[in-house]
Amino acid sequence: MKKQLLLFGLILSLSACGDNEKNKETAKAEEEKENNQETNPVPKKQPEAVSPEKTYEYEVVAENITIPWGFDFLPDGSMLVTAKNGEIFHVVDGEKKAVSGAPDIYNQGQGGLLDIAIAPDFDKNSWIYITYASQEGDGEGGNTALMRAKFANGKLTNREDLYKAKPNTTKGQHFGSRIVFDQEEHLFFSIGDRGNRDENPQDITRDGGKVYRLNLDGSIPEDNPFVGEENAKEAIYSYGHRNPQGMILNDATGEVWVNEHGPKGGDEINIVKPGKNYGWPLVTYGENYDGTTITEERTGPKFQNPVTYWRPSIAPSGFEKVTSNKYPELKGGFLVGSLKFQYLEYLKIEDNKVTKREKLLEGLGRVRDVQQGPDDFIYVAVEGTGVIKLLPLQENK
Ligand SMILES: [Ca+2]
Repeated sequence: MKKQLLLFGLILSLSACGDNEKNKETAKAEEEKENNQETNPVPKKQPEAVSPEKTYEYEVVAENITIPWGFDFLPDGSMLVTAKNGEIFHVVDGEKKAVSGAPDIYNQGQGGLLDIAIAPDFDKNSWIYITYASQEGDGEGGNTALMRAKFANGKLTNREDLYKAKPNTTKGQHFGSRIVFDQEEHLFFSIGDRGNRDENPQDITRDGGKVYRLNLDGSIPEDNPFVGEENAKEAIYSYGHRNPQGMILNDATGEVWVNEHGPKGGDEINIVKPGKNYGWPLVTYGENYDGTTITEERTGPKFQNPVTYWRPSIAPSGFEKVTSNKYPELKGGFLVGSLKFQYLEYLKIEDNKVTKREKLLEGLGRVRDVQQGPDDFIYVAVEGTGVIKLLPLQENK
């Protein structure tokens, strides 16, 4: 009898122990789920884009550039502008001068001369950075490359190739690309999936569908997330992207943010974090352009969710965060160019949620790039025009 009671008690306590373990596990899973909601929330549907209360006006500061792809400002306030067809212009007080020494480009489909960025310490070293579609290396076609060169007196000299994505392909899609610097002497740049979504974006041993991080001399930072992983492209910082063509350093958080072309109804803004997977093409809010399904999955535990997605797609290009006091109604918000709808989109984003969207300069043309200049004016690269300056509202009453 005594023995039986003892055994009974033992079974009871054992099963209680089992329940405890189970409860702990459930609690842990719940906690992880909640944490995930906090750090990686599923995006809410965007508000509709509306016309602003007052109409903005602009003036053209660099004329006659068919496809101005990227631009940046030198310390003296003058501007370097890339054109997709391979030309580079130095724009000084509205006067446009051709720059010599541009790289040979693969001008095919969406490829050509792409972004340009002036080194943060240009005053000391004259370095500028350029991304472009390059035919270098084995195989037909091209892929995205990053180079730096010194700029002085209308010339690029001391050219150094810092990165060339492989393999070359004759596909004309998704070269990326934007360049930004962080405040710790790194450079980030993006390459799209090169029209090979099934092989490139999810594979860290392959280029394409990635955001990359390098030191300013092109070497790989030792703390890059995939350093030491077998066969990994160690310059990769994040993966699972489709075609990022807008990138900024968010001054408020120190994070790199990208906007990227998704499939139909699936353009995204993402916060770039080391080693994270942004899901393409395993999860997406969009579908194929012919209306067929890519996947029913929108999100999953292995993937970073976007801050927001555009439905319909606007075909985003260029990205800026407004810090200027010249446009108090825009300050703190984000600007994104729309190639498809030919306006400049303003987004108010609070706690990583989009709370307002406006269509600035409707009918402007295909917007490629947007930057706030050192003079605190907003500049916009527009296909068929060149570069324009957005005039503050108080100046065009
Ligand atoms: Ca995604």
